[in-house]
Amino acid sequence: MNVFTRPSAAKAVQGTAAQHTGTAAGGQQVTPELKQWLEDHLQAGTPPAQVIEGMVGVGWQTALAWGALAQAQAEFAAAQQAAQKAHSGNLPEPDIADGRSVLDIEGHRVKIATAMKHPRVVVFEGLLTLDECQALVDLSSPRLARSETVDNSNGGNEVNAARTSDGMFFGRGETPLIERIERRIALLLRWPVENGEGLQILRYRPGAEYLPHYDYFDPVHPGSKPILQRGGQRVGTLVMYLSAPLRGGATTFPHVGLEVGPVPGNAVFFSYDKPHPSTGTLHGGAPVLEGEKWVATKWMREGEFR
Ligand code: PD2
Ligand code: ZN
Repeated sequence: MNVFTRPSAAKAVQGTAAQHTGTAAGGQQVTPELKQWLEDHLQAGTPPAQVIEGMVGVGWQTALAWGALAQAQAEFAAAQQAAQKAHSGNLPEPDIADGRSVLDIEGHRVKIATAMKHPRVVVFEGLLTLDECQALVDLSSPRLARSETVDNSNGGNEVNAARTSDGMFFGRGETPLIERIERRIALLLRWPVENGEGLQILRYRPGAEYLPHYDYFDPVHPGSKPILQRGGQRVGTLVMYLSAPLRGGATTFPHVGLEVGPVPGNAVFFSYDKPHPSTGTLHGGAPVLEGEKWVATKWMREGEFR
């Protein structure tokens, strides 16, 4: 990413330098705007040299720019560590701290294929049987409609070019199959069934995709308020793959370069302790190139979802 792709970015850096032009060395100060700008780039993984180039380009002295960046890096790392400590034990999380690679959920064996600490991402193998995958596809197909996203101004739904799949929601516990799957998920992630939203089914046809986004509701948007009243913030997402396209359709985590292939029965889980990009959970559904991709998503809330 170019450091100046955000319109406000150049301003954040420039304002600081202009304010202090002509002052003695060390007079260039880290304003709150610059601090935020640096944090955004640390979060986005912008190479340090590129950040420095941006600062020097608007008048920063090179040595001072490196000093400001080093300070921001230290603060960013400390904040991440503190946040992880404060919330550990308070998020959905599989019982794999001892390094085990298989979990037995009431006789159903789920393998741990991949686990990443930050962002917290775990890929499960065999969470659903192929019969369960097919049953979810069959049950949902007659009810599919073009997927919508939240309208940030009022909390309603709107069709959005960023999301070109078709989808539907099951009610929680709507059928015995769904009840069984929801119970398995609750035991796997040690998070109450009552805190889960109803299962969402998505179908992606060739060309359909879900552009990178965060699953939490940004509290600054007025539309988040009514949504947050129903069980608080989302804290975890489980995307279960029901059918695989022939090409394309991975679930991507652009901040960490991770791509999870859609293998039927497998699932990718990620959690986020606060509604902030520093969780590193930006993720998307890459375009399906050939065939169809079906997924079931379970979102988990902080409190009981009604
Ligand atoms: O289908 C996916 O891979 C995908 C990607 C990003 C699903 C979701 N987000 C979601 O359901 O939130
Ligand atoms: Zn998502």
